Amino acid sequence: MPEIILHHYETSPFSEKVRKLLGVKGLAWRAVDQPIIMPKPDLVPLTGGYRRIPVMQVGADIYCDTQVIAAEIERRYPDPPTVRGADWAVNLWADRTWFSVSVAVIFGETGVDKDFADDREKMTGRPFDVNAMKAALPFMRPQWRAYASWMEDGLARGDFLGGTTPSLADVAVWMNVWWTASAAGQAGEELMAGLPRLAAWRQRMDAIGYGRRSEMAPGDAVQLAARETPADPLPSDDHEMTSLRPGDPVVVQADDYGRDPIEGVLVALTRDRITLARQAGELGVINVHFPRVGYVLAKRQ
Ligand SMILES: N[C@@H](CCC(=O)N[C@@H](CS)C(=O)NCC(=O)O)C(=O)O
Repeated sequence: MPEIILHHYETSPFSEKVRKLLGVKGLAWRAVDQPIIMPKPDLVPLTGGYRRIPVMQVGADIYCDTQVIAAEIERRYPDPPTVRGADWAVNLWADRTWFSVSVAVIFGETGVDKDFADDREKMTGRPFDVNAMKAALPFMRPQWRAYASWMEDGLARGDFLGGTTPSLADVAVWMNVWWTASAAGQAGEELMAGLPRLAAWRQRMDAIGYGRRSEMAPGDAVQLAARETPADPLPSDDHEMTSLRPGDPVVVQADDYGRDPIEGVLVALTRDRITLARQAGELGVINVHFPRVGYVLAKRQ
């Protein structure tokens, strides 16, 4: 199997979700450190415009968004299985609903520097208003704690939310718990006070570790993509509901933030995944994969 390369940065909560999933799977992987703010000169040439973190690379295949990253890890390495029951729905709730409360709580507590705020304003098209986050803390902290108490309830009958072994739901929830505890410190711990099952689960999740990680220089990852050719695309859905078909020139955009458009030719459209082929100049052909949930796909005129 070709190497898994994770473009990430240490403090990134979405990266932590994937790092922990790689730990659950017990995999070897390469870590490429990317900047926290734009520009990202060793990332955007691979993705064709997508700037969010993390991005997974396997040869000349690039996976944008933790949803499709988790799906691809599960597809390539099905043992131990981590996707159960309504895990995909829990994953989306943890990514969007709980995460937005974590953002408000963490940055309301800690503040941010001006370069970070300016970058995130450009990315979202909205003010990054730390004063508003501070003012909202009395409302947001109880929201966060209520989510944590759902997890306390969910752990009543098993060591993990997924049962006796960890699942995607566990790593999706871990993202918020880990980030809040590591970024907000004592203020984060207060949100989880008096939740003993959650505390024990945190220790279990921590003990899983992160698989076998080794570093890779960003330039080496780009050169690797240039040397490789993309894997055969997955079969498209026979019941595709749109008029889009492989071979169509298309553009993909996130529907929430970081909406930079990515252009290419559609090579696969499954029920839950979009794959584009991009002519990436000196890098040759790169296939870029996105989830369908949370992304807008349209034909280019
Ligand atoms: N839906 C995306 C969200 C990713 C995301 O928001 N990542 C944050 C970092 S944890 C980000 O990209 N922030 C802007 C940046 O790092 O440039 C996913 O699941 O991967």
